[in-house]
Amino acid sequence: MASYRMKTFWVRPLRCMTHDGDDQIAAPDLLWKASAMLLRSGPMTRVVRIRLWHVPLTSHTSYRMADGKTCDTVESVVLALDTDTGQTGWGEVCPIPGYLPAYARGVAPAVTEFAPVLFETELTGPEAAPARLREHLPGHHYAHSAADIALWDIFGQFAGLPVHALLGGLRQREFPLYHSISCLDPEEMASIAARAARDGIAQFQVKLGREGDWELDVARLARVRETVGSGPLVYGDWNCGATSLDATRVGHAVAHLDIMLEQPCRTIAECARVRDATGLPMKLDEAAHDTGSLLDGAAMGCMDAVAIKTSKFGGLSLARRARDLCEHLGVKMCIEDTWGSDIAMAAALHLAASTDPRYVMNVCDLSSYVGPRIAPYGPSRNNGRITVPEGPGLGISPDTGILGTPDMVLEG
Ligand code: 0XW
Ligand code: MG
Repeated sequence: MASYRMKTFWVRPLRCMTHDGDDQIAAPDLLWKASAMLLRSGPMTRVVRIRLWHVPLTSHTSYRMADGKTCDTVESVVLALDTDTGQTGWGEVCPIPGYLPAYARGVAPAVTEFAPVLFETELTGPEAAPARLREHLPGHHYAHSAADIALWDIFGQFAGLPVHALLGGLRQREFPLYHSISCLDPEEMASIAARAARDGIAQFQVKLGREGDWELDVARLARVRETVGSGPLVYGDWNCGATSLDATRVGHAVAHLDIMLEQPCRTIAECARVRDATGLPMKLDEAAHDTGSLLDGAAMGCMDAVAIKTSKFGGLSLARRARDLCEHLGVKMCIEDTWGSDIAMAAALHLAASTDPRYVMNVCDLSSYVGPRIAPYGPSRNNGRITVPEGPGLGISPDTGILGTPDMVLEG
């Protein structure tokens, strides 16, 4: 069989100037051209090697949530997919223990299970290979997420385009960040909020419910609101840890303070009960994880905002569909991942960059909460905002010195 080098078909992104002098990539035409060339060209490239690392990420300050959930040191799983044409695609998933049906040590077995299918799959486009893997191993969204992100990275490199160009095209480069405040005493939380506000942050997620004391949660919200003043977005996140009764009492007590509530209870129906009773806007997170749950949240009228966490959906391929649905439903999105470092964060930033700016509520600079950084020169917080990386694929360079020797290597 004739040997085929994908490199022959690399295309350079065209750049054009907009009226304000900002250069933008003319994406769609080139993407179609790149795809057409790939499809016409006979034998395709394949993944020939999978490398996987378990990387402990330690929070700079204690991070506490309801029901005893913490993120002091959490293991992130980094995946590198090497192709027979010399590309390396990077993926990452970092499940928080007890947070979602996902755990770090579940990734390697799931990857081992779908690896033979990945090795035999011709890479014909960014969504086809992940779809094959999902058919072979249904569910296990978090494990698929890491591989899916790495495949998008590979395709960006093939096309010579940033991943945001493949996800629909650049809509904005820079986004507002929120700052997530650990569930501590109200005074400590207020001083964390004050520090973040001095760094330019204007959106504050206040963790609630650690002790199941609803009056303490009222004090947390009131002190943070008082500290940041009127204007900034302040929302209280129970991470499913409240009853609808307690969340409703809190909601009534802070109703005069311009507060949004986030995922007070486990189910969408309970969250809807709280929204109906309090009239306060509601963000869904844990309970909104696929098309059906997004439609339920919208139908029950309790999804003013939603967290589009890449790994809840199974990676960029399905998070992109969720994003499209939320644009259609008119729902504001927090585009991020559960936890992690630079790779997970870069993937989410590319999705945010290609989303209608009206519906991007905020993004999260995951790698600022933990150390070490996996790509130390990746994007960082700057005056409460962050910018999507440029360059082909995810546009970041993970530091293999920090990663060390892989914990698992599979060869096709
Ligand atoms: C997943 N978290 C605990 C970490 C992110 O920063 C946000 C937060 C959440 O539950 O929304
Ligand atoms: Mg949340």
